[in-house]
Amino acid sequence: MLLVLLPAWVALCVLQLPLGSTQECLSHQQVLSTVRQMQKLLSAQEAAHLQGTRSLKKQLSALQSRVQRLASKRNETCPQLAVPANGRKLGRSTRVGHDVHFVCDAGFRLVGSETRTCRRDRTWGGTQPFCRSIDDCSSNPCANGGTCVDGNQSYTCLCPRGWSGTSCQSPVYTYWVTLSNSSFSRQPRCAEGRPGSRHCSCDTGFQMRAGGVCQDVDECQLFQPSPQTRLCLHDCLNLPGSYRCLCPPGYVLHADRNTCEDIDECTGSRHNCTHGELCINTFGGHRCVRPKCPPPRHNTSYVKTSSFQCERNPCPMDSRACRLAATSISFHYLPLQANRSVPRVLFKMSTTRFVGDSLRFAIMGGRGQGVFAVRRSDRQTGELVLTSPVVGPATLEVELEMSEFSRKVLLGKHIFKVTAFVSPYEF
Ligand SMILES: [Ca+2]
Ligand SMILES: [Ca+2]
Repeated sequence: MLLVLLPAWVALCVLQLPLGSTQECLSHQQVLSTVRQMQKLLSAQEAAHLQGTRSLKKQLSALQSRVQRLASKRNETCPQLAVPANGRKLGRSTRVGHDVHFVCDAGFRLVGSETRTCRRDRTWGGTQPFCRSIDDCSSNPCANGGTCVDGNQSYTCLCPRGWSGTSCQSPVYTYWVTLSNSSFSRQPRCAEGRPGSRHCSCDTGFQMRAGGVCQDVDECQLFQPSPQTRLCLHDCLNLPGSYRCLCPPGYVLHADRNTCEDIDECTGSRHNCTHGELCINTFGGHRCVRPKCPPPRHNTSYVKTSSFQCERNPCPMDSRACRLAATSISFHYLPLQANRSVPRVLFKMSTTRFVGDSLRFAIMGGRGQGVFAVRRSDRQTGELVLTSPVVGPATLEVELEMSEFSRKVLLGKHIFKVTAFVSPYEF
């Protein structure tokens, strides 16, 4: 630009010289000064121009870096989040700083974070939520003690006796209260679920009868009379919803709940025997006994050597009757159940001091000879056998004799006094 302007100005001066005076033309000094001023002006303009250019370049550079930063930001995203079952996810952006919201469908409630934010480290804040079915029983919808059963967006009330309806709100009026023995008839248990569906059932031991009443099953009447189906060994008591076996006095119900077990009154202090008496436990009771030796007779006397045994005192030298009398007497008490099957060995007799060559056994007397027999089981042993069933209650007495011989000469006799206490029952 300087080169263009300067020749024009110099030429103007040259053209003016031949037409006017030389004083009107600029001096050499003045031209130089003017040129210097022009140069300064141009330098200043050049500097301003350069500064503008530099500023423009700076702005362009800033713009470029900003555009680059924005472009890189687009890659800063968090991973996609799952949509919860029975719910929705609101907001699609997964970029850093953005939020995603969660809501659940009707009948469900959100468990976890309602809102999650994509953080600078490209992870989501909060926890992944899920939708849980709302407990339909949480509001305790069943009235009058009904039990609520939670369903899928519904509930069912199991109503107690006397109430019905979806919320057990309706009292049930039935005619069972008019029955004479109300304890043996009950109202059924009914569960009313969805409208129109009602299920009624009876408690155990009851059965549905006409009119929708639960009637007790009389197990005793049904099963007790027949020996094949008999429930109780002795007696049966019908109870509402069940039955119970009963035992006669002197027995307790066995752990199996249907047989009767004798009470042993003689162990412990459940007997009424006086001092000097012996307690004998029997089926269904007990007896108090006092074994007595026979009174002295014909020079023969006995002495008690134990609770159940008597021994003959030494005989006078000239007493044959004494020598023929039993040398010992023992007492035996046998508890017996009525109607026991026969033949049945009740008692065995033998001797520990056998010195002869043979033993004889015999029934000598007593009040039970018709049902007893004696037989030999081996050379030194005899048996008392029950030959007929005995109807109880009864007390049978039998006296057995065991004689020992040596070459047909009597060496000695032993008397067994046996008493059988027969119970009134077959147990
Ligand atoms: Ca019953
Ligand atoms: Ca007893």
